[in-house]
Amino acid sequence: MSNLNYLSGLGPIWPPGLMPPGLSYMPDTQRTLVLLKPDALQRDLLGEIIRRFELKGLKIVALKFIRLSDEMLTEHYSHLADKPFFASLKQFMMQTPVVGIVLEGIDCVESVRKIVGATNPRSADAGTIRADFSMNVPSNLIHASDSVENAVTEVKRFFKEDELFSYEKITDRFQFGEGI
Ligand code: IDP
Ligand code: MG
Repeated sequence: MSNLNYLSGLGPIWPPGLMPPGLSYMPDTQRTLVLLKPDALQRDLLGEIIRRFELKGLKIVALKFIRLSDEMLTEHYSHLADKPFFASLKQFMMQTPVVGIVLEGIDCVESVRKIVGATNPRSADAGTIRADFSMNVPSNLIHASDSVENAVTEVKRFFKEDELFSYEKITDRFQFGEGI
């Protein structure tokens, strides 16, 4: 099933005939990129973090290990290229594979950033992933796209089109539809 309409922001991912009965997608369904950083893997927090997104009602449409390269990180963190910690940040992100995840949901870019919390875990709101489980940058456990535009770019940066899955869940009507 093609996601092209969705990814270009032109409309929902479900061709009209294939949408589950009674379900009409909200117009602001989005996708966002999450990377679970090497500290999340080392500290056995992968499952806990994924669980939080599942319980929120975000749909996992892609998930894989990624071995990041210096080139990928130079592109991904290009907005930090002039920072003194740029090289060490890239080294940190290459310590282990990261878990790449694409999440889907209504207004999901902003929702995921709220669940993740502020960059500095000591300033992050209690209840967020970074506040609850971490203390420092760069070891703040997780990356999440910070805008709808960047989410589209970042999903494409780390996932091929055939690695993104559209599938129905019985709960779609609660999380994507207008009601029961
Ligand atoms: P974000 O991850 O909350 O979007 P960005 O400003 O995009 O924050 O920074 C990307 C990542 O760079 C942060 O998540 C953190 O791991 C790392 N980082 C940001 N600021 C610092 C710093 O001052 N020292 C070391 N690492 C930093
Ligand atoms: Mg960022």
